Amino acid sequence: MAWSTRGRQRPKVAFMRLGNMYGPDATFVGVPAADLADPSSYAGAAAVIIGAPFDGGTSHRPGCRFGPQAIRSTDYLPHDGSRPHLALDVDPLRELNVVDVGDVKMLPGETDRALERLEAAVALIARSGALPIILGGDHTIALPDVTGVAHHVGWGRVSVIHFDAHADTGDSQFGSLHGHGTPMRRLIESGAARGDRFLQVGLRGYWPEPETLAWMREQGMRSFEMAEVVSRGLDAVLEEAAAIALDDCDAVFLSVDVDVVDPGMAPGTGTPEPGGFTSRQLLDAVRHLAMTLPLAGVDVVEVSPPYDQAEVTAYLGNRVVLEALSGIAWRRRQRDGEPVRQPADPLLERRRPQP
Ligand SMILES: [Mn+2]
Repeated sequence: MAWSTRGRQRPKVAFMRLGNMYGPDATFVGVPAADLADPSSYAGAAAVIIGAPFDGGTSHRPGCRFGPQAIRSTDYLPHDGSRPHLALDVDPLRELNVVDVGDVKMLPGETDRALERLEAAVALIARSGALPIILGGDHTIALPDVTGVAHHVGWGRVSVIHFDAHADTGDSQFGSLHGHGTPMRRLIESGAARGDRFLQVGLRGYWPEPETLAWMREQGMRSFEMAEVVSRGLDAVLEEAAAIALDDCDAVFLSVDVDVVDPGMAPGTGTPEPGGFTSRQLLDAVRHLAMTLPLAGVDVVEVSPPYDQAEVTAYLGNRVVLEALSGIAWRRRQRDGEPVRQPADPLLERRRPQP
């Protein structure tokens, strides 16, 4: 994996705006389109949406190459690039000048090149000062996503908070280093992210096997299995995760696998594991972390439309993005000394005056 090791020259930025590889050229709920090859097109953006239509790393049911376009376009509201958040009284898409650069070219059968291109794209966005929001795609993409951000923030200076039913720390997958079961191990091996600043929430089921759990423990990972989440409560778990994430790190990458949510509320995914979060819990958690932590990047992965029912999972992915962006916009307002609402405030009180 020479491409992800420190010190090697970064891959050339060999991509262009392709639109959406697997669907119409729509942007995330109608935000302006931008072009990665033209920095002026995203110069004023605090967050940039990028599609990663890759499912070549899926171990079971494929289809999440169609995830980016489903997350972008699944909504019953006008696709007008505006989403005023009821609880936080922010309009994140407008306040953060969010733009969408379309999909990275990630051709089936070209895994290494696909991941190189994505890493280069994410690094470019991070260096511009904007926060990359990556729409997956299967979880293989967390490797280039976090690596790309680490090129900018600093090697080993980005902690990772990872919502998932699965640890994704396998040593290999079907003999390959790359796949959606291995990215977290590759990240820790390369040093892009520290094992002892790697927080996993929502794990459950029957994988990984004892050898992999032993490796995770050696790295100092902190993984919260669902039984611990249920017994201690999600708030307590998030508080502990946040404290570790902020200890001697400069920023946090938030990686959200929709299969952390129970398949009853997120059926459209490739490796469903019963017994997960409610969608309400995931949205609250993402919003809370975005409000309270210095995020440097977010990915939302494993939305697989062919297995979805009534777009339930696509809606969830869309809302995860909006909750993250809303929390980020709220945090910036607070940082700038502006009055902010708390989520528990009565809806019609303390709202900002209309211009
Ligand atoms: Mn995963």
